[in-house]
Amino acid sequence: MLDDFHRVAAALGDLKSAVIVAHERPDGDATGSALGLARALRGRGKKVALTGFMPAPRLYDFLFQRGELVKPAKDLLRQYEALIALDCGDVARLAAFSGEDLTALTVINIDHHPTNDRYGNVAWIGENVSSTGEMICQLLPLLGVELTVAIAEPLWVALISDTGNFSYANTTPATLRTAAALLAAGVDCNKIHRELHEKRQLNEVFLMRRALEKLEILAEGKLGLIALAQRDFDEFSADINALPEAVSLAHSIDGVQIGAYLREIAKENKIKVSLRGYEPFDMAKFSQQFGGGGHARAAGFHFTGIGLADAKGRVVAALSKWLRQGE
Ligand SMILES: [Mn+2]
Repeated sequence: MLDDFHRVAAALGDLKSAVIVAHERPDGDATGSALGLARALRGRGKKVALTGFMPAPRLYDFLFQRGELVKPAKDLLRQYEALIALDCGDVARLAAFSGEDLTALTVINIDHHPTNDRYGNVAWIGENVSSTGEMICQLLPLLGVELTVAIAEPLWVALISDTGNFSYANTTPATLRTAAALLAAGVDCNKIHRELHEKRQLNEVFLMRRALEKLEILAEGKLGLIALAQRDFDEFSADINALPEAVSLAHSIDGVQIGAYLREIAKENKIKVSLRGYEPFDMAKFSQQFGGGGHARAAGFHFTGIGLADAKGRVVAALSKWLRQGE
């Protein structure tokens, strides 16, 4: 009997056409793994539509060739035999296609979130793999794909995004061997570093200043929290996803065990909560009680229909209690 990894590889090898989708508000891993796999499968003669988000997130736009992304139209699915969901722990996070009838398609679920509920016809959940990008790299030899720089570049972005430039606890010897293979294929790591970290938009720097002003240290110094309202983003004409590093910032203070970043998304009537925590605090477990999920060290969830102050009160109460209990 084949294991999950080989079953997914066989399903990818067999298909002739597929729609590739990553989770909503795609980060570097979601974007990079989707683009890397799309290029790899196209190189094997398969018809592939990369969709779910459009346009590409500004930060990752440099990776894309014109026409590589298609609009997530509802009738798109009818033209393909499979749907490949990447880095997406929950079918409801497939933004454009959540709630769609997917029964006519072979759904292939490739993800590394331990809270993934194994939706789909074939699923491989690489719980201990740094990133979905690293999982895609493991699949490529089985698909007969040779690494080209065009495939390797987005996968490099996936790896460095989810490992914090190879600094988080999820970085393994296998991650670095994968990274070495990507470099050997011709990735210009300094060019990518400049694209991702040295092209800050001034309005986003001002938003970061606002985030620093809002930083609060609570629960006897163990909880760092930043809460931003929709009007903070509006004031600087910043995108709601402009400051993903706010949660690391809140977490980076000496003595802080858990970092929390709350942001109000007015148009969706949502408060999104992102969390980072050190051992023994399992942030995925914590998030699951609020309907979210993620990884032990980084996870999140959202509230619907309550205000920012209310959401903040609930998060502070629950986390403070948890921190007092020591777990
Ligand atoms: Mn990921």
